[in-house]
Amino acid sequence: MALDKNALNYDNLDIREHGEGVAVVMLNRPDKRNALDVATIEELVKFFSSARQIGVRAVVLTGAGDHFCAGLDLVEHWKADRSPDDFMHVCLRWHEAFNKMEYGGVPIIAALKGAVVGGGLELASAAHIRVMDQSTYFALPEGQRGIFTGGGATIRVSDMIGKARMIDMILTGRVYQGQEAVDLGLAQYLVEGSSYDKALELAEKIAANLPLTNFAICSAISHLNNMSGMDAAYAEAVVAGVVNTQPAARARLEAFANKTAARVRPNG
Ligand code: 1HE
Repeated sequence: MALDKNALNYDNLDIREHGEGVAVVMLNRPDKRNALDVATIEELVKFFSSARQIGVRAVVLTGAGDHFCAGLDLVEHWKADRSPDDFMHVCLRWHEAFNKMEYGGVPIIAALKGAVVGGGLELASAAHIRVMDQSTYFALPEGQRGIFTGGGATIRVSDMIGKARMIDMILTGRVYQGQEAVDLGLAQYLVEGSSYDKALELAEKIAANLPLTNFAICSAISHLNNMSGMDAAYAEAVVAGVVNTQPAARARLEAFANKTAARVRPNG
């Protein structure tokens, strides 16, 4: 991975290389509970636009301090006293960043802790895997703040937990945490210890997959889900035609045929 000086030149993100192909991207405004201001969103656009090209094979996305992310920078928003036109364009940049994440083909594992609220939940929902710890809690406080979601919650959060639960969360400010959050689909892993350690373990494992396979998993599945069933089946066949015949897969298939590859076992 070529995380050169330019790649590291971020103010609100702390980006580090961890081992072979894993980048750790940390929201780095702990004093503001990692609230998402315009500058942070632009840095997310910048990093996730070039992650694949600079050789990143998996990302751990985390936040500095005790909270993953407190959502939209409400103070910046209040001070800017934005016009509808201005805020629409703010939201379009959020979508640019989060679509780059979800559709970019580089696996992103979010290591969650503390508040994952509002736009913080929208950010987390653009990752491919979410790991939470015992301190993590999810909420959509927009209803109480007199605003609405603008970073994709109506798409991704309702996709994860269903429209009715999302409406309840935003109407009432309901907070989910612990096993209930996993059962609902807000996260896939709940750990006793550090969500960061678990996310890193997953990222290292995932980075060992073939990049084209990971690209299909972390791009094609989202695109296919946006299509009609007939079109998705057709497009899935096309993607599989490319991915399942890639030369790099030959050695893995041969190892299975020769009985040297690991078998699929429970607890293995
Ligand atoms: C912030 C923000 C923020 C903290 N924007 N500055 N999001 C929310 O409604 C959540 C708002 N935040 C909170 O409820 C709490 O801050 C937390 C539960 C996350 C953390 O509490 P705590 O006691 O640790 O911190 P604090 O004392 O509330 O805040 C510490 C500092 O962070 C303080 O700044 P300071 O300069 O006075 O020290 C806070 O102002 C600052 N801070 N959260 C700006 N969100 C595209 S639309 C998306 C719509 C949404 O995301 S709505 C959800 C907004």
